Amino acid sequence: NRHKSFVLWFTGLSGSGKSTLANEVDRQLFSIGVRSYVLDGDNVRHGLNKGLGFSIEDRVENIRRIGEVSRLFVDSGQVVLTAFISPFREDRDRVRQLFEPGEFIEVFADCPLEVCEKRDVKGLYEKARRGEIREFTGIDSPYEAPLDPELKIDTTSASVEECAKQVIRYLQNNGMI
Ligand code: GGZ
Repeated sequence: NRHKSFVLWFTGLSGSGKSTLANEVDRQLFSIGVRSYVLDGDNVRHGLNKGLGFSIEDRVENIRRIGEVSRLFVDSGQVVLTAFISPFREDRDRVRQLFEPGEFIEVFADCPLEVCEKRDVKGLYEKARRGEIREFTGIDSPYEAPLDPELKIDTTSASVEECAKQVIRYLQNNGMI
């Protein structure tokens, strides 16, 4: 099964479904014979980026390193999926510039703050509202939505399978897989 190497760069608020979506796309890719790898908070923030917090400077450095690692994956011929808030447009655009045209696919997990906050899967929004967590994205730290992402997926109501299918369809339509 021949395919291109590329990065699917998921961006969105905490609770927007980036990580769930990235993992479902990973699963669907596997089922059609495309091997891919998901980078997310679990395998990056606890390892390579241990020691980085959530100040603006630390987030910038977090995203810079993830961009460089993604570049290495793509250099080695792989498909990589990243699931980080990556709140700043400038940082995402800087990562984009590490890649050839077409290799960097920005996927906006579009979900209103109200919905993410209502879901509050980990109770972090409530803590942020109470002031127990500072600099929380969407509450007291900014999120800059992509202006022109390759893909904008409304994760508010569609099932994760359906959202993932939209991503797969994009990849097929663009000759990536
Ligand atoms: C945002 C935070 C914060 C603050 C801890 N702000 O829903 P989660 O828990 O699993 O995903 C969030 C994750 C965000 O890490 P990223 O590496 O994706 O962020 S960034 O791209 O901005 O560097 C959340 C948890 O970490 N978390 N504190 N203050 N999210």
